[in-house]
Amino acid sequence: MSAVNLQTSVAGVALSSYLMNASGPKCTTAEELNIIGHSQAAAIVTKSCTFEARQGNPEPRYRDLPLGSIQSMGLPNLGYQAYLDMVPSLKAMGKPVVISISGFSIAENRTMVTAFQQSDADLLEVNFSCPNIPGKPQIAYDFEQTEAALSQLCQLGDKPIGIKLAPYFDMSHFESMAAIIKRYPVKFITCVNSIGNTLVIDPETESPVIKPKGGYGGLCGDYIKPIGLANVRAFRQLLGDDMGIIGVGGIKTGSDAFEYLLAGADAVQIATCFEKEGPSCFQRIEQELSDFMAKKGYQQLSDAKGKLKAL
Ligand code: RRO
Repeated sequence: MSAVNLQTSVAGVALSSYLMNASGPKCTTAEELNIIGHSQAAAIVTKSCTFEARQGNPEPRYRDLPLGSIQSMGLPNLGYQAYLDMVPSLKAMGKPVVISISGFSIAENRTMVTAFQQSDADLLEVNFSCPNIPGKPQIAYDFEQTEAALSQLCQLGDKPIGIKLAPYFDMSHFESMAAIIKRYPVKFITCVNSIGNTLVIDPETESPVIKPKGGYGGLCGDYIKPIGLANVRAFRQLLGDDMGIIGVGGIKTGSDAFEYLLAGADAVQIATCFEKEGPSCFQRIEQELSDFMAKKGYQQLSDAKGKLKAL
């Protein structure tokens, strides 16, 4: 379909194109994952799983916004065993399977990572950055916790382990996190998660637009693209070419994806646009990226990857 070769890889796992879904919308049930499997997405990424199944936070917990969304889903998922049982049927759809793991303690993450290490899943993305669990700060903003977790989770098998990072906003935080990542065999990072604990107020009702945590929730979509781009760029510069980097945040067109390519992403994930548009977004954005690159005379992703020009 593509004039431009959009094949890529993350942590040694080959991907047929640059786009996959993000752990987040419409990837919780077997039916939803089946739809992703039959779409043009290059991989199937599961909703973050916990040790036990969860209903998630009280509703309303998601609101479309003009330029994205705010949500506080609260990790609704079927529990890790259900995803473990699903791995063979997901693999049977012929594309890599990325399992997102989000335990509430290092011990839970150890158990789940160990279990998926023994499965046929391709990549394990450990979520250090869920902003929406009352009383549970994001691990990714606690450098000691991050290091303690990595020291245990990277030694549980040969499958590539990656981490889903929170957005950072200060150069010193990029540097601190990169220094920790370099000390462990982390094979890829996914950046960024939603911007946590933002507040959208409806002046008519004089209330927040979502209920959990008094209205504080994760901001997604167009609003966060510059933040996602900055995080990908900073980590690419700090971690070098060998680190797998998956970009997320505000990708809804081929040119958005191309911007992440210039920043240095090996692949990108689509969350809000998939939520709003459904699975046809993968084929549309792939085609747009291909057309955009073809017009510029590029033939493959490596022609532009990380090649952001200085002014
Ligand atoms: O389920 C959620 O509320 C959620 C998760 Br696990 C996450 O990692 N990021 C997010 O914005 N929402």
